[in-house]
This record gives sequence, C-alpha cells and structure tokens, in this order.
Amino acid sequence: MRYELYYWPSIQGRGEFVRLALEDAGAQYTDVARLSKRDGGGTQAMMQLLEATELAHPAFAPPILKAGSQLIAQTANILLFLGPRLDLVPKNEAARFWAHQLQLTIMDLVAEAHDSHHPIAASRYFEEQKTEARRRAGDFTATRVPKFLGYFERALARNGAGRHMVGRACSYVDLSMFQVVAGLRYAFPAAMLRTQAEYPRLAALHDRVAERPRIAAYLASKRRLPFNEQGIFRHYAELDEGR
Ligand SMILES: N[C@@H](CCC(=O)N[C@@H](CS)C(=O)NCC(=O)O)C(=O)O
Repeated sequence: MRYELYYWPSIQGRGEFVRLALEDAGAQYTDVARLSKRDGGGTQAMMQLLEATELAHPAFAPPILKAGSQLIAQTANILLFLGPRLDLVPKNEAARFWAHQLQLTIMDLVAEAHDSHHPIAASRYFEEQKTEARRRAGDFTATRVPKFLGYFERALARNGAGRHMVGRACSYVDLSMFQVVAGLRYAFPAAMLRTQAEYPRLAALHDRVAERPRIAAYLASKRRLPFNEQGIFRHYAELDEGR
C-alpha cells in the first residue's frame, strides 16, 4: 500500500502525528502538499481534496490520509486506521480502544496547546490576541499541562515496566507522546524545565523514541520540518510562564 498524506506543507502540526507513524513503520507514503505544483503537489492539491464536491466522505480539515480508495480524516481516526496496518498497536481489541482513548486525550492536549496562543479566534493573528493569550498560556502551563502530563505519566507507570504507553512494544501512542513532549519543550522551555522532574518516565520515553533507528533517521532528514511559529507548538517568550 502506498499512502498519501494531505497536510499543510510548512508545519509539523497535527500531520506530524501521522508522519511519525508512517516513518517509524518504514511505510511508502507521499506527503502530497510538499511535492512541487508541477508534480501535482502544493497546498493547492490539498485544497482541491478538501473542496471536492463528489466525495462520499468529505474531510473537514487536514490531516487527511488516502489509502487506496479510502479517505480518512481526524488525526486519532487516521492512527486508529493505520495502527494495525503498520503494526503499531497490539492486536487485541481492548488494547486498541485504550490506545485510541490515549490518542484522543493527546489530541485534546494538542487543541489546548493551539488555543494557548489563539485563545480568541484561530482566524485572527496572535498579535491581535496577545493579552488573552498570556492569560490562557499561563493557565495552560500552570494547570492543564501538569494535569495532562501527570495523567500520561501515571498511565505509563501502570503499564508493566513503564516503557510503553500501551502493550509491550512501541505503538503510535508512544510516537505521539514523543511529539507532545518535544512540542511542549519547544513552546514552553522554561515551564517544562521547571517541571520536568515530575515526568521522568515520559522524558525517558521521548528519548527512546528519538533513538528508534527510523525515527532518528527521519529527525535528521529534511522531511522533518522544524518547529516554527505557524504550527501548533509555537514559542513566544512572553507566553512561557516558567521564565
Ligand atoms: N480534530 C481534527 C482537527 C483538524 C484541524 O484543526 N486541522 C487544522 C490544521 S492542524 C486545520 O487546518 N484546520 C482548519 C479549520 O479548522 O478550519 C484532527 O485532529 O485532525
């Protein structure tokens, strides 16, 4: 199977959770919007798919995965689909629902990370909502990040030797946890430094994922876009509560 990923070409964003799964599995995929226009890529290719009127299952927003004739959107849903196909989730149903539950919770955290710099409107510039963003980010780093990471740390601690979020092998949830830790460290370095001792297992999981051979190769490649201030995890010094 050759997969096609449709996502914004210049940010990690939510697409990165899908890219990490495809990369770790060594799957064949095309990051369509990152191809040149001449090769049928660019943002235009993604917009055409979003605006296509003939689709039975249209997507509301990217990321979107094309697998043969199937089109799947919603990040956690894409990973629910890919997990068994890429051998990135245990086989039994209970574990798959647990993985999906954790992934949905990760996506809740991701949405709140986005709202920390865009608390009023996604359609308005950060500069237009700076005052509210300062309050929102202050609460995000002081109460919401500890609540989410504390929950993930406990889930990890309760799973056997505490090396994987689900089951006994690396799953797409581990890859997503890596991305969350990396993203929060990028966006809020001071706040994360101040509290990092509270999440030792998540920190160790992040490092183990980064060392997985295909992930390490991906992170060192040009395919891995750098974090930036157009994505979800953005660094604005004035929002980093722990400074
Ligand atoms: N819950 C969806 C959210 C999708 C989403 O918000 N995508 C962003 C990019 S990360 C987007 O382009 N949204 C356009 C919009 O909401 O109008 C998911 O997890 O995939």
